[in-house]
Amino acid sequence: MAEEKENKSIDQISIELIEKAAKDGVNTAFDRAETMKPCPIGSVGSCCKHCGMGPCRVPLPKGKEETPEEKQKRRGVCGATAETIAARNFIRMVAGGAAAHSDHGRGVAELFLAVARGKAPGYEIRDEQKLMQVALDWGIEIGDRSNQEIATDIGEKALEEFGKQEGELITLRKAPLKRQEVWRKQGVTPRGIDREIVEIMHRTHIGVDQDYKSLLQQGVRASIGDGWGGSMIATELQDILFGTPAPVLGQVNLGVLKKDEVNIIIHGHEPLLSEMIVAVAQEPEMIELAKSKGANGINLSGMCCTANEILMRHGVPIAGNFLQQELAIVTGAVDAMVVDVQCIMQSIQTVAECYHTKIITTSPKAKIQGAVHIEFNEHDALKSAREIVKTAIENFSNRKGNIYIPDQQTDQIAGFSHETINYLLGGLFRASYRPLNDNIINGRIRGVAGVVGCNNARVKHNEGHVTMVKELIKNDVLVITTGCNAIACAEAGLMVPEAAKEFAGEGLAEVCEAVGIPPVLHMGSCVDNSRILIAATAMVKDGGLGDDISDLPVAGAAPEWMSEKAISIGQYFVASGVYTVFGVTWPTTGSKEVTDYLFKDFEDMYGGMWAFEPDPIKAAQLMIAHIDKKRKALGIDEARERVLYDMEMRRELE
Ligand code: BF8
Repeated sequence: MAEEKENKSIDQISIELIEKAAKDGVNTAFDRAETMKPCPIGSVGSCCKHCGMGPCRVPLPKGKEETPEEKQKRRGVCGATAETIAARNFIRMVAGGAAAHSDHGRGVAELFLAVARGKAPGYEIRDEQKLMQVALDWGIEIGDRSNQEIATDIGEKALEEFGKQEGELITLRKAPLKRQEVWRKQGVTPRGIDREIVEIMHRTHIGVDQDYKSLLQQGVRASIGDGWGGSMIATELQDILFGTPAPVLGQVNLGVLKKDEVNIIIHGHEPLLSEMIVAVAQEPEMIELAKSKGANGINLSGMCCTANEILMRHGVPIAGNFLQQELAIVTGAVDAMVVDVQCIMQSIQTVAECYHTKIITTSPKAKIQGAVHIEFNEHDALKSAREIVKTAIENFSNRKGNIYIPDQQTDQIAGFSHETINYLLGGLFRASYRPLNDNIINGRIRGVAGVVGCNNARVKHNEGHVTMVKELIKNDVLVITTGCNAIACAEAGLMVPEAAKEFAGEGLAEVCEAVGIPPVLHMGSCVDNSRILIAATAMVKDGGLGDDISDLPVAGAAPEWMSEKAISIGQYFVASGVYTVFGVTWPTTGSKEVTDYLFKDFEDMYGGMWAFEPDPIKAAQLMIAHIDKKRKALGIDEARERVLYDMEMRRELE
């Protein structure tokens, strides 16, 4: 029995709480993953349920070679082939993911405009420099106009991008010129963020697009609208409103909860609300109120991507990643879990009912039966935030006494925005990626890997993430990370500068030590994967590593992915020229043609392609092999020191 629990996570704290859940008779995702097995037909993309004649299932015949005639007959009632069905399912995943990220971006843009117009008290423009940068990028006049005027134009322009019908997204200009040309050549330049998502829903309706290649290209188009559009808008505007992240020390894991304080966990994705809760929880009246209820104060922590947002900007500790949300409640010490949108398990309410925790939903888009709903109103944000914090405080005295908080937390340094990396490497006056490029060219750093994405209850919690990242840094690959991978790495102690010495290869360790950075850099939440795109572009622009992202010795991965958002992210990494490996499961293996198109043909079309490898060590090796392939193509496969020639050496040369 004990062994069974050990198999569920590599994180000792999580194992202890899985055990407590069992003792308390609480059912969690770890249990449900045992009893609910994935459908073998749906999981490979061979089930179509897009109309009332189905669901139609077209699995590959088992154990025997199929004749062409048999394959001809293996179709849905409408005649859809296994290829069409797999491609439809795949791009509907892209649509779901792109919609989630982009709708988040829209929410930020709406708030941004309200702030610019003076209609959102409590918020302000915190990063003037970034405001100017975005204005320059988007061709918005600066002159002697006020911040408010400039911000109004930016907000309006941002909102237009969602509903635009023609032309190209303005944010695509951030990409290397060669990449923009690739997209134009392939006909996948997104016209408007929403339009490409809607078009996926249209094309995948019964009887519309029946060519898997054409379907997959539309998936590419919508995904670019996510990474280089909706997500990028979210990140840029959040930075202006809440500040561009800079290095900050924080703690991580369930040990950040405090027995004697009111524990509020903020879970979800949009920092609009969490920023206000962070502010309100520090108000003297609130702290007084908490004390009057017998608590020693208010302790905030984050869960999932909201955690990354408030850690990056305020150093608020992280309670855990996706698979730890129920476990947090199992401690018995969470007085309120405040949620907005995305990655929130419906079961948290059921788990909460076994303890005293109040689940507070705040978004009109995401309600849970049985939870308290306190709708967040951005026009009166402080009021909503105060009501939420008060509800948590009032609940402190309802604790049931069955409390267990593991006595352990880990330090981490976060806050590596593109701007910070630029500054750290080049200094304030010569901010640049030059030292990174130089160290890649001289071979101290072999390449860069973006490792991101979720937890998946089908595999051991955090194992894929941590094993892969350790293998990469051991081989001198600098890792940049976001989302639940970032939290997994932090929990494993990989995000402190000392980790370089312990886990990184000699070359990478040397660079980390010289610059004072960890070997794994936390770049934020999942919408902040747009920061990875910007970082890759900065590497291209700095020179010496080719003239497009597809030339760089880089790779991407999501070893424990599960969400549609992860598929959209992977697809825009690939469309940006990055070799991208996913673990756990692959949703198109029901069609060899579709899988080959994504895994092989895309390389010729985009310079980047998908791969699937569930073993994290093997996956890391694939990434390293790709990095080496790119190094060879650049002619930097043999480590070289940059030599400064003096006069005598020059004469000798002549
Ligand atoms: O948006 S990594 S489990 S929390 S989907 Fe969700 Fe996946 Fe975590 Fe962040 Ni991203």
